[in-house]
Amino acid sequence: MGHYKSNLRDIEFNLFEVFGADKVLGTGPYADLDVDTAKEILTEVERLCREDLAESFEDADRNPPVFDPKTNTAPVPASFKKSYDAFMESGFWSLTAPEEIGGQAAPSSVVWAMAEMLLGANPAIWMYAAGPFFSKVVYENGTDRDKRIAEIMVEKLWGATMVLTEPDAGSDVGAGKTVATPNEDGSWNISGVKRFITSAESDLQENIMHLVLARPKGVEGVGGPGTKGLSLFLVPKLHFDHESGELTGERNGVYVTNVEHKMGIKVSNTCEVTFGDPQVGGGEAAQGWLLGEVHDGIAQMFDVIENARMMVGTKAIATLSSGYLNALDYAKSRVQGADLVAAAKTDPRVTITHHPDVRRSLLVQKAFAEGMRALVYYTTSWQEKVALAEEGSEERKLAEAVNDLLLPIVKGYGSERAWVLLGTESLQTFGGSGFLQEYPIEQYVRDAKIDSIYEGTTAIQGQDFFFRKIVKNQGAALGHLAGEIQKFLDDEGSAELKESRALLATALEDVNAMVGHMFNDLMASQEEITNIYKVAQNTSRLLLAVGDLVLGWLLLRQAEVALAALAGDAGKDTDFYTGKVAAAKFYAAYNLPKLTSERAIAEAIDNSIMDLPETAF
Ligand code: ST9
Ligand code: FAD
Repeated sequence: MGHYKSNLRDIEFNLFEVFGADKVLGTGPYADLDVDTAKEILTEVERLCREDLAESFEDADRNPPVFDPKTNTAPVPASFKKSYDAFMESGFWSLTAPEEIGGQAAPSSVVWAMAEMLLGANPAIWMYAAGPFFSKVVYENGTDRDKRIAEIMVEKLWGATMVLTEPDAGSDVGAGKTVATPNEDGSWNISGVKRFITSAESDLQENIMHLVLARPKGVEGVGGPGTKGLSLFLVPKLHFDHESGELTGERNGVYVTNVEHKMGIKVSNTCEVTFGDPQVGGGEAAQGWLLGEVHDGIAQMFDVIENARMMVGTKAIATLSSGYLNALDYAKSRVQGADLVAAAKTDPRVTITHHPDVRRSLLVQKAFAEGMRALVYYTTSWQEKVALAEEGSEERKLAEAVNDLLLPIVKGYGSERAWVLLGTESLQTFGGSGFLQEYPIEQYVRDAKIDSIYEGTTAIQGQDFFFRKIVKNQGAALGHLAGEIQKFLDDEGSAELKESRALLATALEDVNAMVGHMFNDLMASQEEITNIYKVAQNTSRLLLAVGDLVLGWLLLRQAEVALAALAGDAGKDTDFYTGKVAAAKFYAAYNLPKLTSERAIAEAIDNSIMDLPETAF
């Protein structure tokens, strides 16, 4: 048995019983993809992930790529290559590429359902296989030349990277020093050193297209300070004919000069990349082409980043789900101790699922894993509204704003909750065995930690959430979300969930009060600027609180659907629906009341930590 335990039943529940993907499939741009076909695809993806892709997960961790400084290469282990090839040969990558250049139009929910399973089974495969998705960003932002390049990227299944970070420019991307100088033929020469670049080297593809942020030099009106002075360049590893796509045989001057030794996700090469250094490789110039021939790099790069943030959150959530299901299997078979109500010390030993604290832990894992999965598919339901609404319409603007609001929750909240719960609950369920490499959980914990760091740390997600997605949006998207939750509460609903609904109502009040308090501090900063420090002490707290609230709401929505199904003949799904109701009620009772203390903490924030001298820490 492989390590990956999927939950296709729950994915289909989200898609077809809760968020209405069936209403989108087989219509409009998705006319060629009906419900039955989508289900067949997901069934095959599930098998592929569980068998072929999961197969190399452990070996690739224990035998990670080794960087060779003489050749600037870092080949992946054969086992991983086999899994990667199995995915590429399946052709399912086409769901991520534009239809015009060899992709297949698919609703966001189906794409992310596929992604969830890949990211749970072997996340580095999804990252190395992201070239077709990158081609979409190139295609949508590009000139005719770039559109042809995008097409070539798909035809040849090249790899691709997003290249932002530098030694002195991590969270602060605008501090980047890599420069671009124009050539007479319209191309640019890039020079500088980037670090931590995922998938920048491997032996999986014929070529790699780097999407590089660099600051133009020597051109009037562009290349100013900060993120707005950055432009986005297409920088291939190997030169190619821009019409035919054939490699010219010439090396471009972009070389991987180190591969990091990491805590987890070791098969995913994290590279230092040196551009245009005469001392490196053959000393060639690193030639690049300005995407779309416009200097709008950071906005173009955010087309990648938004999807990558969705990916990182989904990766964490998928890992927690598999961690939970592994823990559940173990708990059902591990015999230890007698039942607490046993009359005598010699009474029969029981499986650990009989112990109240193990049951608590399993339900915590189930509720968060399934609640966060619901968050992913609630978000994709908004992405589908974006895709289907008319450009420029009010409907489209709202859908974009709600999707924007949800992304830091999927990424920031999803990664924080998943990584902590994998350690405190999933691994803990195994006792000492969880600490061993014999079981997958210790690797899950190591692999999932990165999710709260890359694509913008949790602190950055919290700031993005409050300042950009709430304040800059004038609360429109948050107001809409709160309105949806209120509407759910206003509906009568089933009697069985009455108490849980009351807990949700209090949680909504608590979160609204936190937002109100932060707005007051923000207003006060206009009089006394240091009040902004108080706001910033609460941004991550608010992000997590809204995540907790939304999860409570989505789980209860699911519970209503499950109760309706149980009222009929649920047949073989009876346990599934019963579990749904139990998880929602448990989550409401276990987690939502904590928001009242979070509110109290948020309202009591002062600036004492900012007044503390650095030497007193
Ligand atoms: C990384 C990669 O960590 C790790 C994993 C790699 C995996 C590779 C594979 C990826 C595959 C992906 C997906 C698969 C998909 C599937 C298929 C689907 C079909 N939203 O606030 P300002 C823009 S990579 C949108 O003033 P500062 C906007 O243009 C490294 N746009 O910021 C704005 O202008 P305006 C990741 C946004 O103070 C402009 O930026 N590194 C957003 O100048 C300036 O905004 C990071 O993430 C947004 N949320 O800069 C860096 N925010 O306002 C983290 C900004 O006029 N740091 N823009 O619209 C930050 O995010 C900082 O906040 C900062 C600050 C750099 C933006
Ligand atoms: P720093 O920015 O130095 O942050 C250090 C700490 O300070 C963090 O806790 C952070 O939250 C906090 N902090 C920093 N600034 C602020 C602030 N303004 N307010 C509050 N807190 C703040 N980058 C790419 O471009 N492409 C990739 O493909 C890529 N892949 C990666 C893969 C891995 C395995 C890793 C480890 C990193 C990768 N990165 C990539 C880089 C990644 O995006 C950065 O590591 C991340 O954005 C954080 O930057 P930093 O490491 O410089 O940390």
